[in-house]
Amino acid sequence: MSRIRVGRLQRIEADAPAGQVVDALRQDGAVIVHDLVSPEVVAAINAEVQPFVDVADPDMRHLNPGVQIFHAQTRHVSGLAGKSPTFATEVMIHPLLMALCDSILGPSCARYQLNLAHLLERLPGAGDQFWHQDEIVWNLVPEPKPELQLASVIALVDFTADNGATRVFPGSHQWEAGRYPTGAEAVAAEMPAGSAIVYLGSTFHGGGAHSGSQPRRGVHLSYTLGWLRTEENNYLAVPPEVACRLPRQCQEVLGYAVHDAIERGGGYLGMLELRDPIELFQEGWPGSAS
Ligand SMILES: O=C(O)CCC(=O)C(=O)O
Ligand SMILES: [Fe+2]
Repeated sequence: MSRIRVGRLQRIEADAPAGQVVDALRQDGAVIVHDLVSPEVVAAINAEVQPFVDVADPDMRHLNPGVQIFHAQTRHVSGLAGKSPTFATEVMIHPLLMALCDSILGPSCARYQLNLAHLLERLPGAGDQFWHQDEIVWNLVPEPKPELQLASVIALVDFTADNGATRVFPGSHQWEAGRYPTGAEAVAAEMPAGSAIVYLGSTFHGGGAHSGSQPRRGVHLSYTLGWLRTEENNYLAVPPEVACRLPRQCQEVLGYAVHDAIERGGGYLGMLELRDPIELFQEGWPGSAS
């Protein structure tokens, strides 16, 4: 039996058919994917990110005071794909996540891309984040919006209600405009390390209050349409000198591949010297990296 309900959240094993996960996402707006990655992958990522976590300042100044409150008492490591090769190759292009992107984002783009990949180590004492929809960053896209985003938080330690497991509001992707969640409706995405809460950009959620004693480490990973401006500047976060060493699929997901919508009556986006940067990588660009 691969499907168990947690509160109102479905929990599906990562080796279940992707269609089951898509169905749950469409039903509830969020689903727990159990054992998305192995303990070995979790350990490797934790080791690779540790030097960056060690120097991350939980009081860092963010672009805007609103965001400051949002990420209080949190060690933040951004641009993870450029810092953890294991994250880039084992998580960012995980076949299940790619299959979900194909279903959710595929209909509205010629290719999807990484939106952001941040490690969020929420510290004991952190309060509830304000409940939000991740796709609010693209609020200027007129209604009715297509699906703009597939998002996830991947647990790098066990997530419990006490240590601030991500709270989600099942069904909120279908709420009428203007409805805002109350804390009583929240479901904690309790899950072991290596599992993920996957949700739509329109689903309300947020990091939960942390009343435990150990940092709660997770990765906020999301994807968006290949023609939409990404939250994180992934070309700077993972510059060509780093990206050229990654497998082609990583380069594509990082946004280096042209978005070729010619067959759908569109055009090319993301060219360099009228060429596809992926081809340039294959020809040894940028030369200084070899
Ligand atoms: O850390 C979490 O559990 C959620 C983080 C989140 O929702 C965000 O940063 O947008
Ligand atoms: Fe969020």
